[in-house]
Amino acid sequence: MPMPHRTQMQVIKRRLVGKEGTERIRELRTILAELPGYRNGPYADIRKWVEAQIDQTRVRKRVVHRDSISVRREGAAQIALVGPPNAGKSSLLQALSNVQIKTGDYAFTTTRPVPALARVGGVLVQLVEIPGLIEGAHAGRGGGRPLLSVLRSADAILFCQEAAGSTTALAAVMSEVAAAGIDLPGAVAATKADDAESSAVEGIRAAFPSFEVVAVSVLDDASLERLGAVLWDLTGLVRVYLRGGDDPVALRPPVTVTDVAHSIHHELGAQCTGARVWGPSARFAGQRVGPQHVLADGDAVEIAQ
Ligand SMILES: Nc1nc2c(ncn2[C@@H]2O[C@H](COP(=O)(O)OP(=O)(O)OP(=O)(O)O)[C@@H](O)[C@H]2O)c(=O)[nH]1
Ligand SMILES: [Mg+2]
Repeated sequence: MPMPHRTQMQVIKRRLVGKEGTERIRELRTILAELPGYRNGPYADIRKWVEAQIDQTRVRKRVVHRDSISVRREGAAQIALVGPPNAGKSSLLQALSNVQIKTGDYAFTTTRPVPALARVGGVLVQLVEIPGLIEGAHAGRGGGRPLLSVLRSADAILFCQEAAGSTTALAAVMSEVAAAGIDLPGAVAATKADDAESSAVEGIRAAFPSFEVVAVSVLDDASLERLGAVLWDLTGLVRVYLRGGDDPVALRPPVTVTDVAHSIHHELGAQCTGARVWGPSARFAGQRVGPQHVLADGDAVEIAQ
């Protein structure tokens, strides 16, 4: 015998108190399954109410989710482009990858993190533009918190600063990042270098002595290549080439022969008895090594099984 429908409604509401998102939807589904299956009358109304609640909760969940901003990771590593508004972050992202994004001669052209895959050191790496962080970001100013949370999960940071501009704004951004407790490998790109005296770049070096500073202009391919090399170093990854193959595997060190075999196929990882190695970690070309041999960036291997 089902309980009176008014009591039932109260019980349901009580069960939902404090529940949001997935948890609320799960509870609503359970409730729905427990309800008597009347097609008409007060119980049918309750059923309709519960179904409407599921829909509404789903919508709320999506909105909340959008507010907290997340970037799906892709590629061998994730490097965030961070800097004051108008520093040229979007332009760099565009020059290094194939994305078409809005750039503009004004602040806050970019309002959400923009990810793009770029070939860095021959490996696909995800670059993410973090839109203009401003002073007070770590305390939530300018929607800073969700942006910093995206930054927190990155592997490294490329700080962007207009070569000809004042370094105060970037220094402020750096202290926001530090205040948020984020401490990642980083480098500084002195952007729009075509528009600055070379002495300006020296000024940036002096202002940020603990960072490597690379002068870059989207109009100068050689500078973009130098930036690519700096970005590769920031990933901290080790590239190992397979003899006769094209693309290297990129792994986080220490990388053993077994790790490489495993990254190709877990069975190969299990059967691997060693390898022949060419490159920096080999004492001579084609050296025979065991499965636990530690490889270096740029090594080429022939796995033995
Ligand atoms: N001369 C020159 N101008 C550049 C270069 N890179 C970017 N710019 C210009 O600088 C302005 C700002 O560039 P964006 O790439 O939008 O800068 P941003 O850091 O993404 O800016 P927000 O998203 O607004 O924070 C644009 O007018 C670009 O055309 C460069 O290498 N040389
Ligand atoms: Mg931008």
